[in-house]
Amino acid sequence: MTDQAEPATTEAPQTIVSSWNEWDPLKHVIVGRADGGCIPAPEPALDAKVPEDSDMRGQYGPRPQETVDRANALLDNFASMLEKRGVIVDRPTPLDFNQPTATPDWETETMFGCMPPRDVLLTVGKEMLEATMSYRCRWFEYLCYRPLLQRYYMEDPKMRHESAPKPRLTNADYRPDYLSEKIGEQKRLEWTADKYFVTTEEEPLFDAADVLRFGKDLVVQHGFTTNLKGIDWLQRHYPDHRVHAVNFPGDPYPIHIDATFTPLRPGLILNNPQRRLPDDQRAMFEKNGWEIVDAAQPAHNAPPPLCYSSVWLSMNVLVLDPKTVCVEKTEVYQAEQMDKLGMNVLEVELRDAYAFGGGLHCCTADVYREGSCEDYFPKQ
Ligand code: DAV
Repeated sequence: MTDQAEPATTEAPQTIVSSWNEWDPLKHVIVGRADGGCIPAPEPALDAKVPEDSDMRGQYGPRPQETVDRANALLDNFASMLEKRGVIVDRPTPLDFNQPTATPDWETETMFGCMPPRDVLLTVGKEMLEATMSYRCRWFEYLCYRPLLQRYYMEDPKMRHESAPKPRLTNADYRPDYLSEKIGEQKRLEWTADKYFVTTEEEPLFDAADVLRFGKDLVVQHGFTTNLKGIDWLQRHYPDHRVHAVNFPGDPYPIHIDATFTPLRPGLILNNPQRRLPDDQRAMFEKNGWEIVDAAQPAHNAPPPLCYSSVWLSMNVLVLDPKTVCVEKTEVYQAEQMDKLGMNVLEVELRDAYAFGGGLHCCTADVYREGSCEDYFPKQ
């Protein structure tokens, strides 16, 4: 008995890193954790993003333990649901986020957490890239993913592990106009429509969640967390891709593209009806026969307590393959629309985890999807 070979099924699966888009069949993913999640201390970029009427203004530090436990229970359930469908799931290694961090340029009282790997990690083909990030409280967040990335690097001899240049994040990165307590929604809408965002062009800045992958084309939101230099950096970094800057007037707090523009399969994208893609930026999609459809209304009037994100996390779905999509369980209108669009909907309970960094797309990062790099927009 003892010299019998182990059955092949108990062997750890060999990691392969590869993902070119947001919809090909998902086989390996990272799902975040809520452990130790903090409301970050005040800092320039964050103050511009926390909604003016938010219950988070004026407080920071660890989030209540019962909310951490609840969020972790939901994230664990989501992870095991994916595993039951044959998806390999890995989890990050949290830091003690409730400690001060510093560089020679700044100090901050707390970090953020590791619930949304999508914000930090950008997988394009065989490369996983750590984004620069644009908040001081998130500068060190990549460390939570290093154990996984180092393992992938060892297990897949063709995987490329890259890190974008760490930014200085001095005050020169942020427009002082945005630091005022009361700007008002009207002024914010004017500024964001004029592409006058909180981040300056001091140095390249981007969060990975501002990038959508469409094979040979990368669509990147210019907003609070990604500046034009960041988009230019991405174009130089991916010389074989076409990188497109987009912006979405109508969003007073434009961070991350994944509650605004949601590709479901080749030819079909949902767009937030309050943040429509401007006409001049639609040409590439229209010329190539892609349909941009208004997303259904969110089921909620307000985000859950202590949450940065808007009610439009309704659109923050995870596509498992071109016919299957995970939608948050309470987002009944979004689920109904998906069904009408011919998608099979898997309901996933996650709302009580939103405050830790977002929805189903935010709390995941691709390691492997089937498929290869296709050109979906041959007419440019
Ligand atoms: O609408 O608040 C949330 C995106 C989180 N990754 C919003 C954007």
